[in-house]
Order: sequence, then structure tokens, then C-alpha cells
Amino acid sequence: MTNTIPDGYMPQTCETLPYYLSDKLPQGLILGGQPETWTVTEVGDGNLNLVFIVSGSERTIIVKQALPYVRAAGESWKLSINRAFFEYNVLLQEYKYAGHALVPEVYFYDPLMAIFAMEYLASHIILRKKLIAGEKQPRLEQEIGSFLAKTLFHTSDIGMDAAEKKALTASFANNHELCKITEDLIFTEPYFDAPRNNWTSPQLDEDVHAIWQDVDVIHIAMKYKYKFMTEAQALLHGDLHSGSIMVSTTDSKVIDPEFGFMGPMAFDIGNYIGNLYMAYFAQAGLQPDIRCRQDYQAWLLEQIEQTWSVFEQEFRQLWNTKLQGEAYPHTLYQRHDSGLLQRAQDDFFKTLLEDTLVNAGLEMNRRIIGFAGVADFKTIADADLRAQCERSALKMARELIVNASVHTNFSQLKLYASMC
Ligand code: SR1
Ligand code: MG
Repeated sequence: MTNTIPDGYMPQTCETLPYYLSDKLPQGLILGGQPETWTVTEVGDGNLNLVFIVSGSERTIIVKQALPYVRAAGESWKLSINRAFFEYNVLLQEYKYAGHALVPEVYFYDPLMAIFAMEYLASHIILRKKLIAGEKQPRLEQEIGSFLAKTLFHTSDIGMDAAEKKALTASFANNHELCKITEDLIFTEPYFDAPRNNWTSPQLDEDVHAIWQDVDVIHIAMKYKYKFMTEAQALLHGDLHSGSIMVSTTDSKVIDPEFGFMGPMAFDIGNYIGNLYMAYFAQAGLQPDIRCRQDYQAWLLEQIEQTWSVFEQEFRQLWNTKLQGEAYPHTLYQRHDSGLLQRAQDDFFKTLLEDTLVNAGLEMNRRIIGFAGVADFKTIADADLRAQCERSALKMARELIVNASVHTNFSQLKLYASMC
């Protein structure tokens, strides 16, 4: 697979897309009516791609196209259009293991146009919007905890046949351009005066300059960058934040896995948890009613604890009943009493929790200091108030990064968050 733009590639518009699709839609995917009567709206508000909603008289679909550059930065920041291939293929894998309850269906992928089509989620909105509005989402911890357990277990050497796991690793190895974005934006740039950094200035200038001098934090950030680059533990979503989850009143679906590759499990879990912590700290600038705020913040801290707990329980269950996977082989453990397996699992989750907390803290730092901020904070129009919220989040992030090994569960962290 090359990273050049194929001859014939062109960014679609609302006008061209129906003609392109009329030729490309798989048989059986019938939108209804003539292409010229279809309604097309471009709704992409993420950092990278074009996203179209296309409706005929019978059916609506989503069409996503990768541009040869980073949309949020402009044409000078070039980026391979192959990311559409990786996003499509991660969605297929996630669908295979987590099922339609948690992942939208995909319909086709076209390498020439770097386009794929997927299910339109008619009654869903982006979770981040709900968190900003202070609305609770029923069963969120069940769904995201379960998504993490299923996708990470089944694509790891614990749950997957070794040859299959190595083939899966090879098939995502070429997503290196998106990995490089993460390596730069999360692990490196927040820790020096990188030109792309973008924080609430001048309010946070001193805080940010202090982080650039904080060798304990930098030491750990570099260690976890290396882990991110070298630990091919499982197929990651790669960008699992509240903007990559769509929710209806009754369910959640995970979208946008274009950063997917075989990496450390703690990266996905930590990313998600870091974003819940940011939602928590943004509340002080979003919800003026103190009782409503405290109630919602308590719900967010519960979400963090329960998501981990659901994840750990389900992952242990899958592990207890596994029959394949060369790591911790069933053939060996069945010769011992269950204490030995439990010992292996306790050890595994202790390390994973520590790594998860560090990754959560690193995600928070980068969203406050680096190129890609989050709407939770950006929505707070008053810069002084926003900086106060972000300062509290930076304090929490430091605790998560530097004292990760001290926290063997989330109870002390709940207290710490309330004191930041
Ligand atoms: C240039 S892309 C910036 C960020 O947007 C994506 O959603 C990822 O989080 C990435 O780091
Ligand atoms: Mg995204």
C-alpha cells in the first residue's frame, strides 16, 4: 500500500456524491429514488475528514472520505488518505468482536476515492455534547466497559490465535502516519514549546512553562511514548474519547477508529477515562448551579470507576473460559488450581490500571496544552474561568501520571479530583 494519491481521486461535494454513489453502492443497498433527488449534507466537524449524510426516499447512509491533508489544519499538513482503509477495517474487527449493539455497520470501501459508507445513526448524538450539557447516559459504563473488554481481549495474544494475531498486527502496521500524529501530539509536543501547541494564554502560561520543566512528568511521558510505539498488545481504537462515541437515549455506538493499530491496551482505556475527567473539570465552568454540578460530577467519577470495573470483570470472564491464545495457555493453566490463573490476572490488571492512569493523565495534558483541544473546555467562553477549570485538570493529570502506581483503585482518585 503506497501513501500517494491515486489518479482519479477527488474530494467529493454534495453535488458530485450522488453520481459517484449511484455507480458504487453495493447491490441491496438501495437509498430509493433517483440520485438527483437524494439529499446530501456535509456534516464533518472532526479534525480530519469529510462526512456526508445521504438520504434517498427509503434509506439514509453516512459516507466518509479522507482528505489528503488534516482538515483542521489546512492543506499544508499533508496526511495519507489510506486512513479510510484502516478506519473501515478497524470497524469490521470491532463489529466482529463487540457486535452491532456497540459498533455501526459498514457497507463498502473504495480505495480510489478513500471513501467508505456506513450506517446512519438516526437517533444518536455525540456523547461529548451530552457530557457538556450535563446529561447522564444510562448504561454508558456497561457499554463502553464491555466494548473495551471484547475488542481488547479478542485481538490480544490472550484471546486470539498467535498466527492470526501476528497477521492482524501486520495488517495495521502501515497506519504509521496516524500513529505519528499521536506520538507527536500526545506524547511529545505538550512537553516543549512546540509551534502547534495551543493553550489558554496568558492565563495558563506559567502552568504550561512549569510542565516543560517538570522532569518527573517528562520522564514518564517519554516512557509511555515508547510503550505506545512498541507494545503491540491488541487492536486499539486509537482515539477513544467522548467525541468518538454516539449515544441515543438507550444505547451507545463507537465510531471513528481511523487511528486504530496494534498497541497497548491502556492507551484506549486511558484515553476514554482522561476525557471523562476533563468532562468533570469542565463542569465548574459549564454548570453554575452547585448542586446540579456536584451531582453530575459524582456521576462522572462513578462512570470512571464503573467503566474500569465492567471492563475488568468481562475481560476476566473471557480469559477464564478461553480455549485459544498462546499467552497464558489454557493447556498449562488447566493443570493447576484456579489460584494460579487468578494470580496471573491480578498481576495483569495491576499493571494495566497503572498504565491506564498514566495514559489518562497524558491525554488530559495534551488536550489542554497541545494542538487538539476539547469542546468541554472550549465551550467555556470566559477565558479566566476556562483556565481555572483547565488548571484543576492539569493538577489531576499530574497525579495520574506521577503517582499512578500508588492508586490500586479509583477511590483515592475520587477524593483527589474533588480537591483539585
Ligand atoms: C491532527 S488530528 C488531531 C487529533 O484529532 C483526532 O481526533 C485525534 O485525537 C488527534 O490527535
Ligand atoms: Mg476522530
